Amino acid sequence: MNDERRIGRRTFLKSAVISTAGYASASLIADIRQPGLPACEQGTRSPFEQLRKRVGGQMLTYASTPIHQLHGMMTPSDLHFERSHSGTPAISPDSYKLLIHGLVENSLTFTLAELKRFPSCSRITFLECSGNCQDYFKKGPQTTPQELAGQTSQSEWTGVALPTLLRETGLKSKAKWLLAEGGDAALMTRSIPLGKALDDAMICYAQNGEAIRPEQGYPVRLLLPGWEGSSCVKWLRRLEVGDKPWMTREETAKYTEPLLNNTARQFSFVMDARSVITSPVYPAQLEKGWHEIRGLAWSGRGSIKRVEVSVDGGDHWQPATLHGPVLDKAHTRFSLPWHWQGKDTLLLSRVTDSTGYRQPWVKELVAVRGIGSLHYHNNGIIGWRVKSDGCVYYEPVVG
Ligand SMILES: Nc1nc2c(c(=O)[nH]1)N[C@H]1C(S)=C(S)[C@@H](COP(=O)(O)O)O[C@H]1N2
Ligand SMILES: [Mo]
Repeated sequence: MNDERRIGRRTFLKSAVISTAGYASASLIADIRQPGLPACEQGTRSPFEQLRKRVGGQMLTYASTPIHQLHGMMTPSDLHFERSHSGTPAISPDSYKLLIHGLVENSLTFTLAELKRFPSCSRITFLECSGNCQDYFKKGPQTTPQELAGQTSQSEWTGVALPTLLRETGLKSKAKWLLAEGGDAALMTRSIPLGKALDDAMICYAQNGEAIRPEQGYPVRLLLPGWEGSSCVKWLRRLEVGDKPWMTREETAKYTEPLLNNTARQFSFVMDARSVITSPVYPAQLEKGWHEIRGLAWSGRGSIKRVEVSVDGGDHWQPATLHGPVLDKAHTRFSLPWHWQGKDTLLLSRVTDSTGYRQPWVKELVAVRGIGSLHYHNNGIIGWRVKSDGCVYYEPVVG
């Protein structure tokens, strides 16, 4: 950074502080004394903050998090994205039961009250649909991050560690896989390798401090940190232990990506590292001067080591600041101050996770995994075009 820029940035930060302080003492106090201000309903978001998770044209069984309208790393529960194959069932907590059977020593059922008596654990982690960003080349310039990449959200999940329950049932020596079944009309099922179940799987009954929302699986869901959303079965009612995968409808018809050499990638559970700039993005219109580039980065394989931002279409990359806590398998906020001088340019971000893996260009991704990777598990670099009039648009970038 040259001297002129450094001074400019310091002045920018200083002037921001002074002007906010001035605002508080001069106008804010006067404002709250005004009679006739609209009253807010208790426990609701300010009526001035209109946030929606269902975006134009989305089917009833889809909703996306407005990631470009949020701050920090957590997702308010009512704005958690949603993907359900057949709607949201209303399951009474009193009649709820979880059955664990198959290659176990003792088949057991657990009521919700019984699950809550076990030692509890909590974890902040993201949950992302493997179809997030599947319309990478189909979306036009007037696309928000919510519409492109809003099938990811982050909550603090609370429940009981699955190994705790499996100690109660015991496992037969042939046990290798689990079948998780949901109690929705779709009876969605997924096969889960036992290794993951014994590693960090959770049976969750709470989200961000309260009972799980109906759309997220009330009263109980399976959570496999860092793995694709579809493996985190909601309204969980049955876990069957077996010795091989079940090859369910989800596993044969969906969640499988064709590769280049006439083979397919199946059981591609882990969500690879991705980052997305959430500001400035469409539909922002910028003025010349200082802006903070902000975004989210996450990896299903570990924590975020580095995020780099390019303000010139990839010719140069600068390290962004990571906002702590930087957690394992969790959305991590990043930011970088940027002085826009009024020229047409392309903003990009790329993340490197704690395994050393770097988010690829879409071109690199397709070269390794074929065009099927554009549909599921497309974690390619995402670009935002800033036009010289200050309007910002989504732009697919090949690399
Ligand atoms: N029972 C059941 N579980 C399910 C689904 C479903 O349709 N039924 N959808 C899956 C898919 S594809 C995803 S991406 C995640 C979405 O979780 P969310 O709706 O809580 O965001 O739930 C998964 N678990
Ligand atoms: Mo999904």
